[in-house]
Amino acid sequence: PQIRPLVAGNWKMNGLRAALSEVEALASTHPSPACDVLLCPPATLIGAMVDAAQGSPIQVGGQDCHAAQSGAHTGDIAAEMIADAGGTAVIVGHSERRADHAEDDAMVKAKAEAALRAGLLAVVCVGETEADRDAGRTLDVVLGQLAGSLPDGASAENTVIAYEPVWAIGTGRVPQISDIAQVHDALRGALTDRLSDGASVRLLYGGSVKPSNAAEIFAVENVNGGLVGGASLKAADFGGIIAVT
Ligand code: G2H
Repeated sequence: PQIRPLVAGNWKMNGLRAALSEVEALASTHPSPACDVLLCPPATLIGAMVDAAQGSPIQVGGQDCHAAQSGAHTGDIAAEMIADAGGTAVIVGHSERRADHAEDDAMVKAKAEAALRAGLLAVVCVGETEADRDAGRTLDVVLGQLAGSLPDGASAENTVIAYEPVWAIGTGRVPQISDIAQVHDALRGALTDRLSDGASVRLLYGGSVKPSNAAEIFAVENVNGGLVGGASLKAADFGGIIAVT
């Protein structure tokens, strides 16, 4: 199938209101990108970024959500709140959430289902650690995370999978192109087995994507865009990545 790529930016815990000028710059330099564009700022900026991106193709999303719709969960936000702020997507199961907040596959699945309940696109992250890779367990781990984290009701319309090898995140280290291809092929196989439209689910690669390596990575079969951290903070870098799709 013909799949429109998605380039998603994850600002992580970076960004004050002044950084919204980068969004305005991106909107004016890339008025009609050849891919879908999503930016996921800290929750404090979601509403303001929606305003800054008004009239542009840039979509805005959250970096995490709680599985519940409301309740006594101090500090958490619900998927419905992201939607209410104008967001259209949410990242769930990022390795930093899995590591820093002990999120397991069942919790990630519940969060992804909350995203679908709220009408958001769920960007579900999977990825192996360096120890997993060294032990030859990459595919076992990644396919296990996919099986455990994929929301019930997932489709190509409402769910995106991001493969992010933990050892490649923010380190400048990128796997061999052949390694990316192997994992993405395995993910595609699992998705086509499990979902009727699994062949059309977008599979993003994430981990030290930058303008200089994006073209080579995005050219890999079954790579349908990227999840970009550090290089999504500046319009020039993020625009450079968008431009190669
Ligand atoms: C991986 C990625 C974005 P970076 O976490 O989610 O970050 O591009 O900085 O490696």
